[in-house]
Amino acid sequence: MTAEYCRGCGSVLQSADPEGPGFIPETVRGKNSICQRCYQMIHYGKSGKVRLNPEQIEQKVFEAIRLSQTLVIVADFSDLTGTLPVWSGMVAGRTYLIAVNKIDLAPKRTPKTELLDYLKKYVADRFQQQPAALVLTSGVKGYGVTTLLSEIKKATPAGARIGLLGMTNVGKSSLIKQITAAGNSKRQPTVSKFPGTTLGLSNWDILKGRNTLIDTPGLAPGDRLGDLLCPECAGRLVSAAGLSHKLWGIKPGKGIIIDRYLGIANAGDSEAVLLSFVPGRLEFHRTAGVKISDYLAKGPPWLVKDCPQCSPKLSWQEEQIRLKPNTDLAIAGLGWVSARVSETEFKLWYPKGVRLEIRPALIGKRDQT
Ligand SMILES: Nc1nc2c(ncn2[C@@H]2O[C@H](COP(=O)(O)OP(=O)(O)OP(=O)(O)O)[C@@H](O)[C@H]2O)c(=O)[nH]1
Ligand SMILES: [Mg+2]
Ligand SMILES: [Zn+2]
Ligand SMILES: [Zn+2]
Repeated sequence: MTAEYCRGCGSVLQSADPEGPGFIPETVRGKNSICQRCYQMIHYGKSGKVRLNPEQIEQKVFEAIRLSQTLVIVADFSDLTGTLPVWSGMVAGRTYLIAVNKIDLAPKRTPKTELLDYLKKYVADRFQQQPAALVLTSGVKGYGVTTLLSEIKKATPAGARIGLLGMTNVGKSSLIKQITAAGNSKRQPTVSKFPGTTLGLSNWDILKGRNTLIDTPGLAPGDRLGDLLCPECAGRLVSAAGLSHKLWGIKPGKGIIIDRYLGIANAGDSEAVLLSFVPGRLEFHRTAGVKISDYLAKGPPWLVKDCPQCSPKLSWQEEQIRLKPNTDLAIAGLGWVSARVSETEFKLWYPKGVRLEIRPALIGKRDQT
């Protein structure tokens, strides 16, 4: 007998271990083809305790790569730094496409053509071999899905499989949901704001059965803020409430704390002007620059709704940053701050291990030189 798979998360269904992936009570077997964890995620918004370890995830991702003729790398528009450059080594010698997902989070006034040009250059600078296509998509709004499918068709012979790869939470399963909804399929993958939702490989017919798309578990390489947090806290970083953009004037010696994750203090001798782009749910606090490191380390009650699981695990790194006008400092998994008017010097406190990147400003006027 061949194994039955959960249509939501791709795990092999089993009734022996309630703590393991794919558990389904014997009594509902046959009636239901989703596991208990998927059921609870879909109907009660629970995060589910079952998690794969990084080796198990890697094994499945490599298996998907081996089975596939074409790869689609899904990146998160709101976290390019944390979700895109890491793939450059893994696509060498392969036919691949890039879907920059969550494009609905870009400000409405920013032309999509401008974003596409920016992203093509971003990829050209970081990937040795260029993608067959780069497509802007939205897994919630359906934007770009038709284009993605036609680009996949161009790049892939009939009958071949396509692996959909990406970091956790970039929206791989949401894209499959959009694609299969267009084909009126009743089967749908499980989607949640918690990282680590998809646990196994699952096959989805696309282009009227011409090809098979493989959903995969997301990688969590450990250099994004969300990778260092528990699933509930990481879920707060998903931009369900949009991406907030705020303009900050920060006087010398003054600073801001973004939620409980980032401190910025003006280290120059004139007012710093910064624009912040972070998930809409996060809070901001203005404070004196000298108090920031203490606040982040000790967490006064107004700052921290303490999480016993992940707050004690964060340690803080301090860095002096000089940001030219029209450049961004991106903090993987969190968002970015952008300098606009003049060169800005500030002190930054961020959780140790999180990847930082300085890049030309993604949104708005840029240095043309
Ligand atoms: N704003 C916005 N949110 C999205 C988009 N696509 C997915 N999301 C949200 O991002 C979260 C993660 O989506 P999933 O589809 O589960 O992501 P995944 O890549 O399959 O994640 P794993 O299975 O954990 O690897 C959910 O809260 C989605 O609603 C999008 O295009 N725009
Ligand atoms: Mg998924
Ligand atoms: Zn499941
Ligand atoms: Zn937590």
